[in-house]
Amino acid sequence: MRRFMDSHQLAHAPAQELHNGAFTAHAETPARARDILAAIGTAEPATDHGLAPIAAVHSDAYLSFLQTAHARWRAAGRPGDVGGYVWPVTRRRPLALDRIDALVGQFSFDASTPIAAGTWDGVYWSAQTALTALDAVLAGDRAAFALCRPPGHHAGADYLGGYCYLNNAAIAAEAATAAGRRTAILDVDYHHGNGTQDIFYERGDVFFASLHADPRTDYPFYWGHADERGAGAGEGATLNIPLPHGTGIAAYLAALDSALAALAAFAPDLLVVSFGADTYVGDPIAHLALETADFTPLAARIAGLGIPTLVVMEGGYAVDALGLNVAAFLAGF
Ligand code: OKP
Ligand code: ZN
Repeated sequence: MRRFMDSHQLAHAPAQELHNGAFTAHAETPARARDILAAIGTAEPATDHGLAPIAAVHSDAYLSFLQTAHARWRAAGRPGDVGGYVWPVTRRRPLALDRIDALVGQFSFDASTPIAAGTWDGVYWSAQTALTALDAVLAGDRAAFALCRPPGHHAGADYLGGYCYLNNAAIAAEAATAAGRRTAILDVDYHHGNGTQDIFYERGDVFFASLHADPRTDYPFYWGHADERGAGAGEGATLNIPLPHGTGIAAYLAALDSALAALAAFAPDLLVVSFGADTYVGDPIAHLALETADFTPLAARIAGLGIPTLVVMEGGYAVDALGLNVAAFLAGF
């Protein structure tokens, strides 16, 4: 399987996040990508597809915010990374505000996703990595791996959050759709992929299925409940399967089988997998119980669908085990 990663992605290195009431070292580090790379050997660099496929998913106002936020922060005399402290409850009326604090509240939904000096460069190339790996699948490869970092599945059309800025999986899925493929997304990160769900929620042309920790107990809380099934033209094209803490491989595979059955019924000819290794038993911020060896049969079930597949990296924070977990997953293909 061809593997892709671009060294520009390492430019994104936020310092701290607000975690359980205190600022702690940020969990989503460049070391994650290095650990994965060490385990999988080599990766090809991304080719530049430009802003158009990114702008097909994200709003222009959000993209210009993301590109200018760090400079605005510095211009306001601020040290460190951009971080919000005020958020509009649901949506206030649209206002053409200029102060950086108002903008960061408008375009984000949490305080774990700082914008550092290298963020735009890192997230731009993370998206390009997904698009480059998609090219391999569009050209006929059975599967390809995009070592995206930072992850993307919490980012919506016009907001960042959950360590995510540009939604790599959604950008790839949209590009695949534009290339004429009937596309489904399967999200097997520990956390619900709220951004991906939100982007496609009212569309019937892209199917989204997710297995994740129950949002009654886990981040991102406000999305991913079992009764969220899509709306309008997208009614029935979203499937959420929340799982309890402690879920091991047997119960996980049973849930996966029902998601795969729903995916197969949609009859996609291209699959995007949002893969998070934070379902691992040793993950420091998560509570499922998969072992390293479990990732191989998990991936083999997905591969058993026989659909050309783009694997996009999402979370996984047990840095020393992360590379092994990713390698075990890719071995399933
Ligand atoms: C990103 B991905 C819990 C804080 C949770 C955000 C987690 C983002 C995970 N106290 N912070 O889905 O792996
Ligand atoms: Zn996650």
